[in-house]
Amino acid sequence: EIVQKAIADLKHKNRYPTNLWCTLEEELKSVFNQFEHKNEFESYVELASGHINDTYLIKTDEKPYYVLQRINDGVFKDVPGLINNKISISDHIKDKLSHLPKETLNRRVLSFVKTKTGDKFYKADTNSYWNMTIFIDDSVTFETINNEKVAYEGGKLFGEFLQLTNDFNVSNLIEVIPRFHDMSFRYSQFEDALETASEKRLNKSKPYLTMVENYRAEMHILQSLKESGAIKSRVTHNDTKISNALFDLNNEGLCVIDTDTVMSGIVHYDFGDAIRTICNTATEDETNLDLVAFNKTYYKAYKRGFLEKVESSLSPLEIIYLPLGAKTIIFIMALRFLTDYLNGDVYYKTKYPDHNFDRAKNQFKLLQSFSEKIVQLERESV
Ligand code: GN1
Ligand code: MG
Repeated sequence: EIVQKAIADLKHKNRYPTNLWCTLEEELKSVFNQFEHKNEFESYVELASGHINDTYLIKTDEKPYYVLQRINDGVFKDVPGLINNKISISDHIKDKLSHLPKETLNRRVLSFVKTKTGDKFYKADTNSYWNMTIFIDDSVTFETINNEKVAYEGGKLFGEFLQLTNDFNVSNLIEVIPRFHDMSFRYSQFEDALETASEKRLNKSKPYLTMVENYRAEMHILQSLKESGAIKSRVTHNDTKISNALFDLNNEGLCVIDTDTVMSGIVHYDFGDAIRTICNTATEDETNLDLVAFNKTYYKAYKRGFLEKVESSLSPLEIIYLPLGAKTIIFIMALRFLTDYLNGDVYYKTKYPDHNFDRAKNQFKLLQSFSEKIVQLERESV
């Protein structure tokens, strides 16, 4: 009973061992061997950049290597549905790119590995869900950008993802997290958190409450356009931070990864989340706010690449509102980090007590810098 309670607590906090009776390495090896492959497990490296799932690079005696991932079923309520989404999108992209030579194609889209029993995922008896993809060799990811080419290539990559999935019937995808980028929902979660927060966390958050309130109307514009049908919903990635793009060793875009949140949405948030991360001169975890600012050069380069690939399937209204997409996504991240801080860190993985608060401050600083620069920037580019 004590163990069950400890696991329940840890699970709630989003940090729980799945199997208490063996080492992580033993667990990974045994899960890896549930999947169809011809390789020997040699070692693993945690890929720790995500805030939700647990992701590991599995090194084997012979290439290819693999990426084994435990899906957080506290956050994702329908894991089989989520995995179906990811696989059908990969299959669709493979079809669209089938003119490419096989080796090139395999570097441009994720390949999922089935289990030995032919299933798309493995559910361990500890109730955790695992899925596996083939690791794309000779590739790099970026947490921050230090050259314009990566910004441009990132734009092309995320733009192309939208273009390639434009003809996919979006009603075939489940809504992985209902109301994921829905502003009213995020405001109401924030308001609930204010009610239950500890006095200490509430007091620390106070300086930001007026700002959150002042942004309310502007931050609902895109949602209204979506709800009225003026902006159409289509397949979107919904988590286009730049670390979810793979590049080759010459900084050319290869493949969009982390397709967990692929579902129906509007293009603005995909445009925006990449901007949020490409144009931040620091990472979202940076605590020295003097280092956090909005980089205009990368904005232009990213937008150019993005439009090059997807402009033909966008309406003039969609294009006009792209910059607001960036502003809205920076704001919604600030709000979500602040909400999780008020809730006592139950959603995102954190490394120290004020981690979520620091992330929120970082995003508010970026929002301020973005707001100062964007009007001039968009004028220059007309
Ligand atoms: C989470 O786990 P990760 O890092 O892929 C979050 C995104 C946030 C991101 C902030 C399902 O993504 O929405 O933008 O953290 N994913 C979910 O870095 O909430
Ligand atoms: Mg993600």
